[in-house]
Amino acid sequence: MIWNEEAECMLQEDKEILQLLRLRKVAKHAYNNVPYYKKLFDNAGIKPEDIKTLKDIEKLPFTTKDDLRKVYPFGMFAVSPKKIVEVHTSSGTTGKPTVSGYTRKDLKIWSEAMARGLVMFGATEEDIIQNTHGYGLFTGGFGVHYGAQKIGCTIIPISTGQTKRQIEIMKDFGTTIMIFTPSYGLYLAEVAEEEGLNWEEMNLKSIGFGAEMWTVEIRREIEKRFKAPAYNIYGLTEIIGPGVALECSTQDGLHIMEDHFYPEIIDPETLENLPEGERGELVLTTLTREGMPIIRFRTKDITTLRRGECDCGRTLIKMDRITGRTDDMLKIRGVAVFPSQIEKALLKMDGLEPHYQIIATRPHHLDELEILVEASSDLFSDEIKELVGIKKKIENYIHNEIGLRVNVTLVEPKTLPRSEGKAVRVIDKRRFE
Ligand code: DLL
Repeated sequence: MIWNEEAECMLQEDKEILQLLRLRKVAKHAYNNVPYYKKLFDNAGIKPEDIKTLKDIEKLPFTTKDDLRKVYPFGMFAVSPKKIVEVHTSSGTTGKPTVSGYTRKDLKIWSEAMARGLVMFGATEEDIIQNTHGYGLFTGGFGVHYGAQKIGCTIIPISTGQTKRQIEIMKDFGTTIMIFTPSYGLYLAEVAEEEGLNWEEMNLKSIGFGAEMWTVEIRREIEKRFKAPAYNIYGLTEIIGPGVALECSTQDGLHIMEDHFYPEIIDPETLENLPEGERGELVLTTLTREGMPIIRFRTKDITTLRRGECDCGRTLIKMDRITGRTDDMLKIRGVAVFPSQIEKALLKMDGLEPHYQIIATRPHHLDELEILVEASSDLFSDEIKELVGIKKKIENYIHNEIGLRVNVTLVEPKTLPRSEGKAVRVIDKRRFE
């Protein structure tokens, strides 16, 4: 089934006409109502009226997370505050998160995008959806919720955690669709098996998973354990949340809701647009957002775009699974972490050398962060008891900074590898290629 055949199966020529109309409108809206955009456009020497073709989008300035932080919290809003009915923020827990504001119309678009996506992997009003994404500032919980309600599914807003309860509910309520992040899904499966859950008795028909990178092996493992096909959900707070792109029954790439979100691929070094099929950084423009229009947002996510009619009948352009990022952002248990945040926490402590390494691993399917830090020789000669105290103190500083518990190991001076070029601060052993 297709939720909105008119939009999802549109002829390419018609879609381009619609996209151009909407692009011109959104550029004008941003220019006239967001002083920050007016400045960006003026600096680039471009006016919204200069957009005559879709290709002219390349003349518009980019937007980055830093731009959004500069105008924190509401400086990107293009409507009066009374029209904003909901806000969410990016998953980083401290520092300046990026804020996303929605009008009633934006919430409708979000619900529509997510409804289309959930239908791609089989959701109907008969389904019972167990949504393990957090309900709160994170967009995962509410995004899935709105889409499922639009279809008329029964949604179980259980949110994250309470893993044993999740399993009980799955069984008792007869959940037919599970929504989780891949790492939480694997953890859930492990606990379910420990609890002796009999998968054959379960009603599960499909799984929607996303919000972090995964490998083909991870998908295979999830499908094997849950005995149901798993479909990719992609999105980001700045653009809307989940619902930017989702996978259909072919499991061959994600359809971007390109009547609402216009995609481009750029070379992250030269910032030039790349032809279709080439790997590069995904850039997204919101074509219909009212509360917070975003022009050419650099997602830092690496993928490729592919056009052509899909076996499912949709003509919406497809993007491949994300296999990397152009920056050093890590997603740990769903939370965005930048090495600079760890560094900031370390700098609060006396007696530490500015040499550290961040190691991400995934034992038992849950992300762990270990931080190796060089202690000064003075510190290192102290007693073990004191070193343990220092380790705990650093762990607390880091917890305050990123909102996650990490394991800190103090190492002797001059034992971490030195590099001549860019320091290799992060070792991600989870491997997503
Ligand atoms: O993670 C939105 C979301 C919620 C997507 C629930 C899917 C399901 P943020 O917290 O702002 O928003 O993080 C956005 O997460 O730029 C990617 O780097 C990464 N990401 C999101 N979905 C995927 C995915 C939500 N399917 C950032 N595969 C993005 C790989 C993903 N990475």
